[in-house]
Amino acid sequence: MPANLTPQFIKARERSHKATTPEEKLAALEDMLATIPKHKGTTKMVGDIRKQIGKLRDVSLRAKKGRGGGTGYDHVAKEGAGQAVLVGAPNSGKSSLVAALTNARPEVADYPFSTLVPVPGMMRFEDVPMQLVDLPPLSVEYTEPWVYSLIRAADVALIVLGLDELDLLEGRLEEILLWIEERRIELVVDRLSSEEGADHVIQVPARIVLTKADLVRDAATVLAGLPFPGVAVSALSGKGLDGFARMTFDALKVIRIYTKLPGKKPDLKEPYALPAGSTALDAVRIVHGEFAERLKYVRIWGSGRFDGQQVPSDYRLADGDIVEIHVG
Ligand SMILES: Nc1nc2c(ncn2[C@@H]2O[C@H](COP(=O)(O)OP(=O)(O)O)[C@@H](O)[C@H]2O)c(=O)[nH]1
Ligand SMILES: [Mg+2]
Repeated sequence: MPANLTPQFIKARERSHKATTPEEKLAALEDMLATIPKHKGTTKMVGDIRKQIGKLRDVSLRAKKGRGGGTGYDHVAKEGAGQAVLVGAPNSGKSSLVAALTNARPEVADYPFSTLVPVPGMMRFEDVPMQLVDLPPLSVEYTEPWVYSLIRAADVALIVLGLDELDLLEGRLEEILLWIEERRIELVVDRLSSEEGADHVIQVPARIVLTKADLVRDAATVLAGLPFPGVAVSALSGKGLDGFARMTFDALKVIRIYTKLPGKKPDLKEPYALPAGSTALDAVRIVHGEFAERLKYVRIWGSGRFDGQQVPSDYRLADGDIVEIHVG
């Protein structure tokens, strides 16, 4: 081969691919850098190795700095209508999904532990932006504790399972559910409360995402046997990605509300995302705080009402309603 790689280098590269902790991976990468023949043909490889080493050093440095006060990764500021985190085994296709649906570019690789920090990106369902967060994998060998903090804080946990390993799928799911439960997270279809219970158990809505749907014929049958609602997707072919965005939006349990003042046109490009069950007064409070005290009634365009009908301020809004605000 033109790069003339040495056996020492090839061994180090194998170790880097099999590494089960960031420390092991860093050590292997450093050996790779030390043993790679340096000439024109390997310039790009050297650059890639240096980049990976830089990233890992940055991670361990931050982890040290944050000792006692968390690693610095145990919080991802929420943006948009809500936050969905991707939870799954190494190589299940989480990063590919984030890369396919958002502006973020997490590393996609065919070896485990390529994602070492949470990577948030924004995806859209129709006119609603939502946050999708790529997490490092859950695995027997090694999972950073802050990964579970991020699952606790999420609005939705998306459990990602690869259809390329069909025979391992149910076992993987069971394992993941068990580890999550051990961290006092109760995965539910619909949550009753977002507050932590007295026993420190917190409910997090969960959905299933079967990835690599381009590889199997009948993903629907697989889905039917699983304990949470889900979708099958392929980041490769694009199959199911619209359904994925819709499912995530539905699981967030938010409604889109547009507001307008009498005689003005509503802004139909940027809806407000409010918790399902919000009233007209809630919407006015959030959108035009100064009008809340003076609110008399609103007119509604949209759900199951005559367009422009007058309703009281405690009227429960539906997804897509346009609210015209009348103050006294
Ligand atoms: N056939 C197929 N392969 C995929 C798909 N999504 C990801 N992969 C492959 O699966 C491997 C792991 O993907 P990655 O997104 O890095 O998984 P992660 O470790 O869960 O983040 C890579 O080799 C990807 O190319 C897909 O939709 N179809
Ligand atoms: Mg990844």
